[in-house]
Amino acid sequence: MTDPAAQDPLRAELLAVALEAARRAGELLRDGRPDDLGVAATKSSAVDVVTEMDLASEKLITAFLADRRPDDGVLGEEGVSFEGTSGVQWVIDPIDGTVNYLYGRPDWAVSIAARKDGETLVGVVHAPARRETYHAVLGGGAHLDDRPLRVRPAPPFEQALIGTGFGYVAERRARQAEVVRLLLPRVRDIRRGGSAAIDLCDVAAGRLDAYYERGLNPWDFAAGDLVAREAGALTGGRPGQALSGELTVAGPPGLFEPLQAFLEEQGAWHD
Ligand code: LIP
Repeated sequence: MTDPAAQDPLRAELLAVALEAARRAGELLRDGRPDDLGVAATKSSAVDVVTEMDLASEKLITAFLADRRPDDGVLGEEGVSFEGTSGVQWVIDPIDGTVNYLYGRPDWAVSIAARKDGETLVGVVHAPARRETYHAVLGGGAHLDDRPLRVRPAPPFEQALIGTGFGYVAERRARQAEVVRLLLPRVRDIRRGGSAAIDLCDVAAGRLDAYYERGLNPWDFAAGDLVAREAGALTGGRPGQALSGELTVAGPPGLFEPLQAFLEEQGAWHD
Protein backbone atom coordinates (compact mmCIF):
# COMPACT_ATOMS: atom_id res chain seq x y z
CA MET A 1 0.00 0.00 0.00
CA THR A 2 1.45 3.41 -0.95
CA ASP A 3 2.09 5.58 2.04
CA PRO A 4 -0.87 8.05 2.08
CA ALA A 5 1.50 10.70 3.39
CA ALA A 6 3.76 10.25 0.40
CA GLN A 7 0.74 10.88 -1.83
CA ASP A 8 0.09 14.23 -0.16
CA PRO A 9 2.87 16.73 -0.86
CA LEU A 10 1.49 19.11 1.78
CA ARG A 11 1.83 16.56 4.58
CA ALA A 12 5.31 15.66 3.41
CA GLU A 13 6.32 19.35 3.41
CA LEU A 14 4.75 20.04 6.81
CA LEU A 15 6.55 17.04 8.30
CA ALA A 16 9.91 18.14 6.92
CA VAL A 17 9.40 21.69 8.27
CA ALA A 18 8.28 20.42 11.69
CA LEU A 19 11.22 18.02 12.00
CA GLU A 20 13.76 20.71 11.13
CA ALA A 21 12.16 23.31 13.41
CA ALA A 22 12.14 20.82 16.30
CA ARG A 23 15.73 19.79 15.60
CA ARG A 24 16.95 23.39 15.65
CA ALA A 25 15.03 24.22 18.83
CA GLY A 26 16.27 21.02 20.46
CA GLU A 27 19.86 21.91 19.65
CA LEU A 28 19.43 25.35 21.23
CA LEU A 29 17.82 23.87 24.34
CA ARG A 30 20.35 21.07 24.76
CA ASP A 31 23.53 22.99 23.98
CA GLY A 32 22.48 26.45 25.13
CA ARG A 33 21.02 25.66 28.54
CA PRO A 34 22.67 28.01 31.05
CA ASP A 35 24.20 26.27 34.08
CA ASP A 36 22.45 28.83 36.26
CA LEU A 37 19.07 28.54 34.52
CA GLY A 38 16.37 30.14 36.63
CA VAL A 39 12.74 31.13 36.44
CA ALA A 40 12.01 34.06 34.15
CA ALA A 41 8.29 34.30 34.96
CA THR A 42 5.35 32.40 36.42
CA LYS A 43 1.82 31.90 35.05
CA SER A 44 -1.11 30.21 36.84
CA SER A 45 0.80 29.75 40.09
CA ALA A 46 4.26 30.16 41.64
CA VAL A 47 5.18 26.67 40.37
CA ASP A 48 3.90 27.22 36.80
CA VAL A 49 7.21 28.50 35.48
CA VAL A 50 8.66 29.92 32.28
CA THR A 51 12.40 30.04 31.64
CA GLU A 52 14.34 32.20 29.23
CA MET A 53 14.83 29.03 27.17
CA ASP A 54 11.08 28.48 26.72
CA LEU A 55 10.90 31.97 25.26
CA ALA A 56 14.03 31.52 23.13
CA SER A 57 12.77 28.20 21.77
CA GLU A 58 9.37 29.62 20.82
CA LYS A 59 11.08 32.61 19.16
CA LEU A 60 13.35 30.29 17.13
CA ILE A 61 10.51 28.01 16.02
CA THR A 62 8.21 30.93 15.13
CA ALA A 63 10.94 32.63 13.06
CA PHE A 64 11.73 29.36 11.26
CA LEU A 65 8.06 28.77 10.44
CA ALA A 66 7.67 32.37 9.21
CA ASP A 67 10.59 31.82 6.87
CA ARG A 68 9.49 28.45 5.52
CA ARG A 69 5.69 28.80 5.70
CA PRO A 70 4.96 32.58 5.84
CA ASP A 71 1.20 32.25 5.23
CA ASP A 72 0.53 29.82 8.11
CA GLY A 73 -0.90 30.64 11.52
CA VAL A 74 0.86 29.79 14.77
CA LEU A 75 -0.35 29.15 18.35
CA GLY A 76 2.35 28.73 20.99
CA GLU A 77 2.41 28.17 24.74
CA GLU A 78 4.44 31.27 25.48
CA GLY A 79 2.15 33.73 23.76
CA VAL A 80 2.57 33.59 20.00
CA SER A 81 -0.87 33.53 18.43
CA PHE A 82 -1.88 34.64 14.96
CA GLU A 83 -4.09 33.41 12.15
CA GLY A 84 -2.55 32.80 8.75
CA THR A 85 -4.12 32.77 5.29
CA SER A 86 -3.10 29.26 4.20
CA GLY A 87 -5.52 27.37 6.47
CA VAL A 88 -2.58 25.66 8.16
CA GLN A 89 -2.08 26.38 11.87
CA TRP A 90 1.02 25.34 13.78
CA VAL A 91 0.53 24.41 17.46
CA ILE A 92 3.82 24.53 19.35
CA ASP A 93 5.06 23.81 22.85
CA PRO A 94 8.62 25.13 22.87
CA ILE A 95 9.45 23.06 25.95
CA ASP A 96 6.90 20.52 27.13
CA GLY A 97 8.08 19.44 30.57
CA THR A 98 9.46 22.83 31.55
CA VAL A 99 9.92 21.87 35.20
CA ASN A 100 11.95 18.82 34.15
CA TYR A 101 14.07 21.05 31.91
CA LEU A 102 14.56 23.56 34.75
CA TYR A 103 15.75 20.77 37.07
CA GLY A 104 18.01 19.16 34.47
CA ARG A 105 15.86 16.05 34.21
CA PRO A 106 15.67 14.35 30.75
CA ASP A 107 11.89 14.10 30.17
CA TRP A 108 11.22 17.30 28.23
CA ALA A 109 10.45 17.78 24.55
CA VAL A 110 9.81 20.23 21.73
CA SER A 111 6.27 19.53 20.50
CA ILE A 112 5.17 20.80 17.07
CA ALA A 113 1.91 19.96 15.26
CA ALA A 114 0.38 21.27 12.04
CA ARG A 115 -3.41 21.38 11.76
CA LYS A 116 -5.71 22.12 8.85
CA ASP A 117 -9.51 22.05 8.61
CA GLY A 118 -9.73 20.93 12.23
CA GLU A 119 -7.43 17.92 11.74
CA THR A 120 -3.86 17.40 12.86
CA LEU A 121 -1.91 16.45 9.73
CA VAL A 122 1.57 16.03 11.23
CA GLY A 123 3.03 15.87 14.72
CA VAL A 124 6.62 15.89 15.94
CA VAL A 125 7.79 15.33 19.53
CA HIS A 126 11.55 15.82 19.77
CA ALA A 127 13.15 14.73 23.05
CA PRO A 128 16.86 15.63 22.80
CA ALA A 129 17.87 14.46 26.29
CA ARG A 130 16.34 11.07 25.47
CA ARG A 131 17.97 11.16 22.01
CA GLU A 132 14.53 10.37 20.55
CA THR A 133 12.30 11.98 17.94
CA TYR A 134 8.73 10.82 17.51
CA HIS A 135 6.74 11.79 14.47
CA ALA A 136 3.42 10.95 12.85
CA VAL A 137 1.55 11.86 9.69
CA LEU A 138 -2.22 11.51 9.47
CA GLY A 139 -2.77 8.19 7.69
CA GLY A 140 0.94 7.59 7.48
CA GLY A 141 1.71 5.89 10.81
CA ALA A 142 3.83 6.85 13.80
CA HIS A 143 7.59 6.46 14.18
CA LEU A 144 10.27 6.70 16.83
CA ASP A 145 13.17 7.87 14.71
CA ASP A 146 12.93 5.33 11.85
CA ARG A 147 11.12 2.62 13.82
CA PRO A 148 7.36 2.21 13.19
CA LEU A 149 5.36 2.31 16.43
CA ARG A 150 2.42 0.21 17.61
CA VAL A 151 0.77 0.44 21.00
CA ARG A 152 1.17 -2.42 23.46
CA PRO A 153 -1.88 -4.75 23.34
CA ALA A 154 -4.33 -4.01 26.14
CA PRO A 155 -3.46 -5.85 29.38
CA PRO A 156 -6.09 -6.62 32.01
CA PHE A 157 -6.94 -3.38 33.83
CA GLU A 158 -5.26 -4.57 37.02
CA GLN A 159 -1.98 -5.11 35.11
CA ALA A 160 -1.92 -1.72 33.36
CA LEU A 161 0.91 0.79 33.79
CA ILE A 162 -0.86 4.15 33.68
CA GLY A 163 0.76 7.57 33.08
CA THR A 164 -0.74 10.75 34.40
CA GLY A 165 0.11 14.31 35.39
CA PHE A 166 -0.99 17.09 37.65
CA GLY A 167 -1.79 20.76 37.32
CA TYR A 168 -0.02 23.72 38.82
CA VAL A 169 -2.83 24.96 41.10
CA ALA A 170 -3.06 23.36 44.55
CA GLU A 171 -6.85 22.91 44.58
CA ARG A 172 -6.76 21.01 41.28
CA ARG A 173 -3.80 18.89 42.45
CA ALA A 174 -5.69 17.90 45.58
CA ARG A 175 -8.61 16.69 43.45
CA GLN A 176 -6.25 14.89 41.05
CA ALA A 177 -4.57 13.17 44.00
CA GLU A 178 -7.98 11.78 45.03
CA VAL A 179 -8.42 10.19 41.60
CA VAL A 180 -4.93 8.64 41.74
CA ARG A 181 -5.59 7.40 45.30
CA LEU A 182 -8.56 5.39 44.01
CA LEU A 183 -6.89 4.25 40.76
CA LEU A 184 -3.51 3.13 42.16
CA PRO A 185 -4.71 -0.03 44.01
CA ARG A 186 -6.64 -1.13 40.90
CA VAL A 187 -3.77 -1.10 38.36
CA ARG A 188 -0.15 -2.31 38.07
CA ASP A 189 1.31 1.11 38.83
CA ILE A 190 1.29 4.80 38.02
CA ARG A 191 4.01 6.87 36.32
CA ARG A 192 4.19 10.65 36.40
CA GLY A 193 6.72 11.73 33.78
CA GLY A 194 6.11 15.50 33.64
CA SER A 195 5.64 15.89 29.87
CA ALA A 196 2.27 15.12 28.31
CA ALA A 197 3.83 15.01 24.84
CA ILE A 198 6.31 12.34 25.94
CA ASP A 199 3.63 10.45 27.90
CA LEU A 200 1.46 10.22 24.79
CA CYS A 201 4.45 9.04 22.77
CA ASP A 202 5.26 6.50 25.47
CA VAL A 203 1.77 5.05 24.98
CA ALA A 204 2.50 4.89 21.24
CA ALA A 205 5.81 3.10 21.95
CA GLY A 206 4.35 0.67 24.48
CA ARG A 207 6.28 2.20 27.40
CA LEU A 208 2.99 3.04 29.07
CA ASP A 209 -0.21 1.05 28.70
CA ALA A 210 -2.34 4.20 28.89
CA TYR A 211 -2.29 7.83 29.97
CA TYR A 212 -4.76 10.38 31.25
CA GLU A 213 -4.58 13.94 32.50
CA ARG A 214 -6.90 16.83 33.22
CA GLY A 215 -5.94 20.41 32.47
CA LEU A 216 -3.74 20.13 29.40
CA ASN A 217 -3.49 22.84 26.75
CA PRO A 218 -3.68 22.21 23.00
CA TRP A 219 0.08 22.63 22.66
CA ASP A 220 0.69 19.92 25.28
CA PHE A 221 -1.23 17.24 23.39
CA ALA A 222 -1.59 18.25 19.71
CA ALA A 223 1.45 16.34 18.39
CA GLY A 224 1.49 13.48 20.90
CA ASP A 225 -2.20 12.77 20.27
CA LEU A 226 -1.51 12.13 16.57
CA VAL A 227 1.53 9.97 17.39
CA ALA A 228 -0.58 7.87 19.78
CA ARG A 229 -3.50 7.52 17.34
CA GLU A 230 -1.27 6.62 14.39
CA ALA A 231 0.32 3.93 16.59
CA GLY A 232 -3.13 2.37 17.18
CA ALA A 233 -4.24 4.07 20.38
CA LEU A 234 -7.69 5.47 21.00
CA THR A 235 -7.68 9.02 22.37
CA GLY A 236 -10.46 11.17 23.74
CA GLY A 237 -11.87 12.97 26.72
CA ARG A 238 -15.12 12.13 28.49
CA PRO A 239 -17.07 9.30 26.78
CA GLY A 240 -17.98 10.35 23.26
CA GLN A 241 -15.94 13.54 23.44
CA ALA A 242 -12.64 14.57 21.89
CA LEU A 243 -9.63 15.10 24.12
CA SER A 244 -9.44 18.59 25.59
CA GLY A 245 -8.30 20.52 28.60
CA GLU A 246 -11.26 18.99 30.45
CA LEU A 247 -9.75 15.50 30.13
CA THR A 248 -7.24 13.70 27.93
CA VAL A 249 -7.24 9.87 27.78
CA ALA A 250 -5.12 7.64 25.52
CA GLY A 251 -4.72 3.88 25.33
CA PRO A 252 -5.20 0.76 23.23
CA PRO A 253 -8.69 -0.56 22.51
CA GLY A 254 -9.69 -2.77 25.43
CA LEU A 255 -7.96 -0.58 28.00
CA PHE A 256 -8.97 2.88 26.80
CA GLU A 257 -12.65 2.13 27.46
CA PRO A 258 -12.41 0.84 31.06
CA LEU A 259 -9.98 3.62 31.98
CA GLN A 260 -12.31 6.24 30.47
CA ALA A 261 -15.24 4.70 32.35
CA PHE A 262 -13.30 4.75 35.63
CA LEU A 263 -12.37 8.40 35.14
CA GLU A 264 -15.99 9.27 34.30
CA GLU A 265 -17.17 7.45 37.45
CA GLN A 266 -14.65 9.36 39.58
CA GLY A 267 -15.48 12.73 38.00
CA ALA A 268 -11.85 13.12 36.94
CA TRP A 269 -12.99 15.66 34.34
CA HIS A 270 -13.77 18.36 36.91
CA ASP A 271 -12.05 19.99 39.89
C1 LIP B 1 3.33 20.08 31.38
C2 LIP B 1 2.55 18.91 30.83
C3 LIP B 1 2.45 17.80 31.87
C4 LIP B 1 1.73 18.33 33.08
C5 LIP B 1 2.55 19.46 33.66
C6 LIP B 1 2.73 20.60 32.64
P1 LIP B 1 4.46 22.29 30.43
O1 LIP B 1 3.37 21.09 30.39
O2 LIP B 1 3.19 18.43 29.69
O3 LIP B 1 1.75 16.68 31.39
O4 LIP B 1 1.55 17.31 34.03
O5 LIP B 1 1.91 19.94 34.81
O6 LIP B 1 1.47 21.14 32.33
O7 LIP B 1 3.89 23.30 31.39
O8 LIP B 1 5.76 21.74 30.91
O9 LIP B 1 4.51 22.80 29.01
